[in-house]
Amino acid sequence: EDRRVEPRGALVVLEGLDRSGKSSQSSRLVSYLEGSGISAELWRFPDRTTNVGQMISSYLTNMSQLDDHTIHLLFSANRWEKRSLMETKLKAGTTLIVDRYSYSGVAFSSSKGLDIEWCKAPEVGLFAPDAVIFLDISPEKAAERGGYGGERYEKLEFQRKVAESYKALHDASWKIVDACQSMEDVEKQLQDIVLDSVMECQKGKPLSHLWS
Ligand code: NYM
Ligand code: MG
Repeated sequence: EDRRVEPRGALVVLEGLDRSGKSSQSSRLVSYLEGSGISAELWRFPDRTTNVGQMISSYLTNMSQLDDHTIHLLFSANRWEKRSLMETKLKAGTTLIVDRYSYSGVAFSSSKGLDIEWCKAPEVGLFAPDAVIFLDISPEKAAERGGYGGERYEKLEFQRKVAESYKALHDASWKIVDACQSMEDVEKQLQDIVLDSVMECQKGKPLSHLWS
């Protein structure tokens, strides 16, 4: 067995319902890490800048219709097309703060009635996050925050199903953070979680793969 210890960046994923504060908190985290002298980048899925990402964006904005299985596989393909760059960055020591990942893929698609195991299958072999942070908010509270952008899935009824799907999917390793606290309180908790993860990875914690 290879026991060499190579320092690397941490792969940290933020998950949660729409309007749970993932995007704001992700960018704050990256600023914080950079300010602490830790190399970090903000990533998000879907990554709408690629060709696959443009198909996803067109679907989400209701410019196109796709079969539920097809769009599921496109979301997964969008992660696969970024996998080798992800590996390069992590091994070069850059911590990646990722706004949504495979868990969104499974939670949203299974909320439409697709089989959960079928939904998980195309994610097998992607890198497993070192930390999954779930920004916990009730669907009702999230809806009150307003500014659902009018994209597909941004409806209270559907978000309720997504909340249930996340519950079915999460495990004891997830860090559940109450997203209804002040921005600053949420931010502090996230910083602690991420710093722990960064330290572990600097000490050479091996990269692992989904689903683990
Ligand atoms: N979404 C996101 C999925 O349905 N599957 C996925 O794999 C991912 C990554 O896309 N409502 C959904 C969740 C969101 C929507 O994401 C767009 P965002 O973070 O609002 O750009
Ligand atoms: Mg959204």
